[in-house]
Amino acid sequence: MSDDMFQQKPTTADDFIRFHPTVSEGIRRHPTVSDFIRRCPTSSDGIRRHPTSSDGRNIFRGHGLISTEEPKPIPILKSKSNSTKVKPIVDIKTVKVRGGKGGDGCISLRRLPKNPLGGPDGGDGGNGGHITFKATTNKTSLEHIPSIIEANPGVKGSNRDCHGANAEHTVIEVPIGTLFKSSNGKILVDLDVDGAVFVAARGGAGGKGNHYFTSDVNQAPEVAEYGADGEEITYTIEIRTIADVGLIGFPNAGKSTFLRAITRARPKVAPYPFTTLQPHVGVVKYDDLNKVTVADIPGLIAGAHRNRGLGIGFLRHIERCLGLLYLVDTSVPEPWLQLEVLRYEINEYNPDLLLRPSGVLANKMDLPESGKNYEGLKRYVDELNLPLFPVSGLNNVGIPPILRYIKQLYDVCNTEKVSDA
Ligand SMILES: Nc1nc2c(ncn2[C@@H]2O[C@H](COP(=O)(O)OP(=O)(O)OP(=O)(O)O)[C@@H](O)[C@H]2O)c(=O)[nH]1
Ligand SMILES: [Mg+2]
Repeated sequence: MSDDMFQQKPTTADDFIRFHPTVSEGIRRHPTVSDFIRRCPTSSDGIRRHPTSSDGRNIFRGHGLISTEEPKPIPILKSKSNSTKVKPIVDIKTVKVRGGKGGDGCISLRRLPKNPLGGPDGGDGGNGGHITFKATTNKTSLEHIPSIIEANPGVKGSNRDCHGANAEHTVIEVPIGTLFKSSNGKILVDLDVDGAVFVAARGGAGGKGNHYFTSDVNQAPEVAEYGADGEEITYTIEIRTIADVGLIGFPNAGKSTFLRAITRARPKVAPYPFTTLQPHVGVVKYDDLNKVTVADIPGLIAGAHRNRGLGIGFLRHIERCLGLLYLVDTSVPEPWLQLEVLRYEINEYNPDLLLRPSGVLANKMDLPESGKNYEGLKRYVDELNLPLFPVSGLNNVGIPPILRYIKQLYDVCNTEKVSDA
């Protein structure tokens, strides 16, 4: 069998017989093991092997093959993405949940050759599945949740007293900190602990088969129950970010830059307002193994409670924070007015938030204009009796005192929690 045989294309039937070693007398058939051995130089026994190099080493270094060479790093062929596209987070959603229908009971009367009046033998239907939501760290948004969720129905009963199987429950994972509200806005459940489960809609019970209805007066009942419908409820599901400390400030004040400076979180930073459209949470780790989470939320502006800018709806993300850090751009004239507006808008949303332990960060202190504005801001902040920290998030200046303050705040709040419990 020469190499030319495989290279030239057959034209006549005769050529084809010559070209294809497995064809004889013009009948095409699949190659046999002996054909394979003839064609594959490394196979002598019909077992296919990877080729080997001349010194006997396997020339493949892929998964599962033994190599005597040192492992080398796999070169990165795909360049890192430069995309700045931000996928909006789905943090509020309305869903209709429906429990599974129960299986119907069966009507059956046993009739066997030797037992023609065997009596009723219709089995019960299985129960419909529930719909449950489970808090988990694996999820960060509600994107994966469809707007209508239906659980599995129970299996119908059948003759010979066979009961239908109960349906499997449907478990949907949600982020920790998910709230379930009724259609009138009342908070029903708060899944704020990892692994917490909420049964949102119960499945219907399976119907009884006619066997169940046998009585002294009716030995052959021809009645059975239908399986019950599952519950059908509409909920508004909402995520409230769980962070220990919330950063609040005007757009462009430098909140995201500051979060990048103190944590490994990477929110987008840009010199225009409303760069941040969704909360970002970063973690500050301390050497006593405590981890404090800090949330950067979108910027607030005057009139936000009247839905100016992005409104104040996203303030729900700081409702669970132990403390707040007001971040002020000190380079703009009269920076204390920012603080006044921020506190006013928070008061409009929920006055209780103003009572949380708070500090003020005078940001952009590296700019020359900030020096003269700082004194006025200090006087205003002293009147409010709040701690003030001059910082530059961009240049990482003034960070350690704030990290110490965040830790103090965390410790104090946690101690209070423990003593309350
Ligand atoms: N000079 C100086 N510039 C800063 C500092 N912090 C932030 N900036 C700049 O201010 C601009 C806005 O910063 P961001 O961190 O995006 O501001 P933000 O508060 O997150 O803004 P929004 O997301 O729109 O609310 C960027 O151009 C930053 O480089 C700072 O300490 N000094
Ligand atoms: Mg931002």
